[in-house]
Amino acid sequence: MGKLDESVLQEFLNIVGPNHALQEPDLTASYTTDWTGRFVGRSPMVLRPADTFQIAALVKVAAHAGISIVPQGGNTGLVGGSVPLNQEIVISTLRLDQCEPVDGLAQQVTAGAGTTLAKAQSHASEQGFDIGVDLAARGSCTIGGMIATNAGGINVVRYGAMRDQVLGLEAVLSDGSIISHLEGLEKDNTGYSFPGLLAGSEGTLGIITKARLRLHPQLSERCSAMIALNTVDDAVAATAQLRRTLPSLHAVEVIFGETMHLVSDHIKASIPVGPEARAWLLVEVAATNDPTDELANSIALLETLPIDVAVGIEPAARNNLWQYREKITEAIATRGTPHKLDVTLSASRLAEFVNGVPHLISRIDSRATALMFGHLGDGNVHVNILGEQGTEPSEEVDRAVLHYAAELGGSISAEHGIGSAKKEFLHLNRSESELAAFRAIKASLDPKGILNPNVLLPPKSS
Ligand code: FAD
Ligand code: 2HG
Ligand code: ZN
Repeated sequence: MGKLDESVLQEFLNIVGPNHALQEPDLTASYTTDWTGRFVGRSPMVLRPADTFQIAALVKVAAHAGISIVPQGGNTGLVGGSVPLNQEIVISTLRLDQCEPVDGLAQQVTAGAGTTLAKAQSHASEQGFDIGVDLAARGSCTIGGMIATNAGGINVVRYGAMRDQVLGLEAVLSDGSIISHLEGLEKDNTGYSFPGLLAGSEGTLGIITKARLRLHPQLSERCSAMIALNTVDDAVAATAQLRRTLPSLHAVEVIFGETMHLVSDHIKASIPVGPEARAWLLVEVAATNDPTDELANSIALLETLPIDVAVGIEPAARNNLWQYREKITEAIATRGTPHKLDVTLSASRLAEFVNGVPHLISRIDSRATALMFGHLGDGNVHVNILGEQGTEPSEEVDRAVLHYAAELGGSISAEHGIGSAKKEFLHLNRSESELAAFRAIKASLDPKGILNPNVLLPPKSS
């Protein structure tokens, strides 16, 4: 990293103004500690630019001085990629939070990168539209951060992940130049796709400043069901059948044994159905016409698979069921600092993985606990591991679980990204040739290596 002397800091401050160049530790703390509290860094300056031009100016100064940058949105990322672990400056996008009017003809909107998902949702809904990705951090996570991590969330079964929502981008590259392609043309084969490249790039290739997003007609008729099941195999089988028989399927989430008991304790509400079950599916259907009968018929086709089912039709009843899924991350945080693993398995290997993980972990650390849940419709299992009395478990446990997922043909990162936490495991899913191509892309777009240098790409030797 280059020399961060007073004159460079002054240049940064001159660009954003003194109120938006933070240096006091109590002002920078929320930008230097991640959501989980596991990753704590330090930064000589947190910068809060007002627009794309200020970001371009900041990046030019940083590039000239060789100063590393961590781009940051809502700081809800879970893999240690959004905080300055090596004294980088932080460029926060939170002030870039303006949305342009919804384009109803194209069914698209252009949003500033710092717009929270909740704000984008409410803006779209005023014109009868929805954003295709939804997740529990909606009040804080930003459109830019969601693109940079290719966020998944609860509606991937219906609309795909964040990459599938992005029709165009504006971004600042590592030399301070601005690329902008926001026309939102559905067909546009004019060379490389920046949305495709920047989605999932975790701040290593450019700072996203605006995005042109695909919108989906709002589906106001909804029904939710919680289905209690005896085994993980039954949960996988039921999910496959629901996906086959339910055209209005909007979400299929899963909560496994201990996690359900933890969240039920946390929200101080008893488990709605089958308290002795091993897995609970949370299913949502959404359509323009009432999809309740369609859901009821599909559940009937599951015959003897479910132990019991609870259905929620009115918003209050649906929210009551959803809180058991949405409050899990918060519930786990009250118990300590977990290691968060986030894997995808094929449907045929998922039960083997979920049943195998507790044994695998107890062989390494008999006092560690694995809490599992996730997006079963996508084969995505979240494994949160807590050490004894909420302490962090050993890195060995992470290693064993990620190796196990890869041995079963799965991915070591389904939706949260690689960040700094998983980069030593990237080789489990990516060949040497793929990593070499990644490095070549990084070197050509960021030759000085100033954009989030501590994430995603492992050092050459590992
Ligand atoms: P940040 O945390 O600020 O940053 C994340 C990464 O993106 C960092 O590498 C950062 O450098 C980079 N970045 C941020 N903004 C930009 C930008 N404008 N340009 C370039 N790079 C940028 N994730 C899911 O996928 N699915 C879920 O269901 C889900 N649920 C969650 C629930 C809770 C309660 C919490 C706390 C987190 C959850 N997450 C989930 C993780 C997190 O919300 C997502 O990864 C989200 O996309 C991060 O957005 P952010 O704005 O907070 O990004
Ligand atoms: C979710 O699906 C998020 O709730 C967070 O991706 C997962 O806390 C986690 O591990
Ligand atoms: Zn998730």
